[in-house]
Amino acid sequence: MAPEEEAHPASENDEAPTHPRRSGAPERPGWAGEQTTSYASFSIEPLTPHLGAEVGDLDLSVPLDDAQLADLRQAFADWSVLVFRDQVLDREAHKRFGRYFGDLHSHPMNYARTGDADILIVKTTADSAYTAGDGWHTDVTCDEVPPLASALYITETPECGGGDTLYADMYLAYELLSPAMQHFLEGLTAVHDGAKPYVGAYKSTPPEGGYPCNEHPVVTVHPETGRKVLYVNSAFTTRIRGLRKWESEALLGSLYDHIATTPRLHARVEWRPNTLTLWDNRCTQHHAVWDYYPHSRYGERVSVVGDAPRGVAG
Ligand SMILES: O=C(O)CCC(=O)C(=O)O
Repeated sequence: MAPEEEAHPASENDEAPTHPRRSGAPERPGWAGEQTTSYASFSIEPLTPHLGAEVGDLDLSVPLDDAQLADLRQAFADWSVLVFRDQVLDREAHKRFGRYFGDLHSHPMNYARTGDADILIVKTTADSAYTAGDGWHTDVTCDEVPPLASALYITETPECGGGDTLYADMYLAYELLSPAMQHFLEGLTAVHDGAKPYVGAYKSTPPEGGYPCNEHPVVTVHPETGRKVLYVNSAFTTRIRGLRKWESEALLGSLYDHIATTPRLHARVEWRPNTLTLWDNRCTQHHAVWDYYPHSRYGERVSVVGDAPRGVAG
């Protein structure tokens, strides 16, 4: 071994590998050789080699049969973000789609709104003070049992274009960390506070008793795939338990930078009217891009309740 290699062992100082395909090494994070693209019930067109896919030849306005559902659940586990184009859905069809994955979730900010508690309106106009989700986040991680999935149906896109949504692969975000950092994070728990986005950013009035605030492991294990996930997000996570305030801020800031500035984590969904996108909140984050002011965009979301996030120790 050359002296300079001894001084800088690969496990300590190396950058994460940036060309997993070129190396062809399956043990490398993000190796792109194993993703399934073959399902009997529909076609799949990947958005990136590891995250996100468009599903073709599936009409969600009618109930799916068992074989279609089994394929849908498998594709969801494989790709984490699924995009369905040219769907004509009323609210009942939208909710039926959500219920394929579990019970419907009621958003904490819906308490102050009239209308259907299962539907979250995602609407931005020239008069909007903010657009929902304009920053990297996972949905409602302030809940003790956050939604496992969300399905957003966009029917109006900005006439100037734009209004895309970015997604980040949080399996890969974890896998690209050094083994030492992975190990350190696996023992930690973080606070996720609904007041941070809903009061701090959106200036809403909290319900009596305040918005939910709960703790979750910093590294979780996806209940279906068994893969480890980096589970902190800049919208809700306020601090890591057991660390000094400055240590927590420095560590969370670095992790948020890693998520936002590592392009190979990301997939981009370009919406067209009547597109439904389903995402897995247990292993992805997303960021709605507000680049279309003063134009408008409209959609409706249903979310599905999951299990409480589980850490590496179980
Ligand atoms: O509007 C979007 O594309 C996503 C909005 C969002 O962040 C959310 O529904 O959680």
